[in-house]
Amino acid sequence: MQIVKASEFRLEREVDYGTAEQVAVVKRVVQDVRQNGDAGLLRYTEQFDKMVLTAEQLRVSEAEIQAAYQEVEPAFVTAIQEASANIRAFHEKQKRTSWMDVQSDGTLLGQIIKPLKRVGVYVPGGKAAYPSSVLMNVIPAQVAGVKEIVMVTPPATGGVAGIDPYIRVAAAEAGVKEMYRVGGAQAIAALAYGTDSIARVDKICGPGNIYVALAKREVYGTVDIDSMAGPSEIVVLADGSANAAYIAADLLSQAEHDEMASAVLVTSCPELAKRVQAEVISQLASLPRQAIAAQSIEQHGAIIVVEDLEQGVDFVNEMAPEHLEIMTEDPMEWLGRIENAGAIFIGPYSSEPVGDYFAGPNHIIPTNGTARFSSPVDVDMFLKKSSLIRYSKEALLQHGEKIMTIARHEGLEAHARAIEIRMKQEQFENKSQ
Ligand code: HSO
Ligand code: ZN
Repeated sequence: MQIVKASEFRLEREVDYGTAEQVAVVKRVVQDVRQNGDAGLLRYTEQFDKMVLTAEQLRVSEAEIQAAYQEVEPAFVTAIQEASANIRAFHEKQKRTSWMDVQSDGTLLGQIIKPLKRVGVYVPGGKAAYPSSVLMNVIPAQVAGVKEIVMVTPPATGGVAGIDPYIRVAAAEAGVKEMYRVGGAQAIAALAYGTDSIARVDKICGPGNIYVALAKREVYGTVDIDSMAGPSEIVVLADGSANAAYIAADLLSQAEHDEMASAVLVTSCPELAKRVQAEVISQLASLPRQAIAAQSIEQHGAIIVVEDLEQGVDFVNEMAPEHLEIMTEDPMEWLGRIENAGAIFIGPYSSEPVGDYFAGPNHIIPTNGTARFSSPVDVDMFLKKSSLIRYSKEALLQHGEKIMTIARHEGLEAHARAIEIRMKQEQFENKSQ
């Protein structure tokens, strides 16, 4: 892990938009499922997942979901239950209420807040299937009041349902009742357009491979989608008071996610820089995912020495990291100066995995510098709003001229007359009284 000056460091951020061939495959699969429904869905499940299923077998039964509890350790269930409660409590704070404002002239303005009716959560198969991510997608939707939350996940051979039991337990704990063993672009198409077996949804969220990401982009507009997540990033801002072993451990905790993940230390203390550099090497040696973490650290990691913490904060704001840990003598003092960071971990005991798994805030956080303009997954993402407008007769008579002025300026005479017809009628009635 190189020690460099801030001026010498450039973070390479690569976004995978897929090859032309992958895009073409996804377009074909999506169109096919849109036109042929279950038949297309089952054909691609056989072709890509090597599973021959009937339409009746797509749904994972309640019994199959519940059977997972026999397949996992009780300590896992307890931990997931407590994490779920924390995540639920945190997201409860984000709830919004509808409002109406009635003014003295009878004008009523307001906003009605409603949950989306039906949401689809994609859960990838294989190693990248995190039970914690099931909680982070499903619980905010549930807190928002979404009644129908549908989970889809690719089938695999083995296990009672062909679906990882830890994923089934997390889904059950989060309250998922409707689950289908179907994945890839075909699952996204089914969620977007509906088939005989799977009713269409209003929004699709959750991570997936490049085919899933491209399919989500393909159906966007027909349904809403969540943002496209890039590789995980962490920046640690530290002064000489920080513990080098803690910092190294936290950097590696992100680096092990994948080779593209980036872990960066920004410090005002050259000695700490050296200590963290040595710690990373020694801790890396015993990590099971050493190969992934080492590649991430080498290619996308850095230790950046800054003149002082002020310069460090400027650097952080420029990077707009997904995760920021502040490990300085007085972290609260620096908090107010942070402009861009998806999640901020304060002080030596708030290691990022605390937030990844347990504390309550969402771990689906903007990556790739998009924390400049976007936010972690929250309840709002599962709500929609309707505006309310009720003008009284008095209000229309008072403001009608101004509305007509703007309408006529825009050359929209029918707009102006829709107002005028009412004003004339009212003025006529007023005169004849
Ligand atoms: N750090 C990841 C979330 C995660 N970590 C899931 C463990 N499991 C992206 O924010
Ligand atoms: Zn993580």
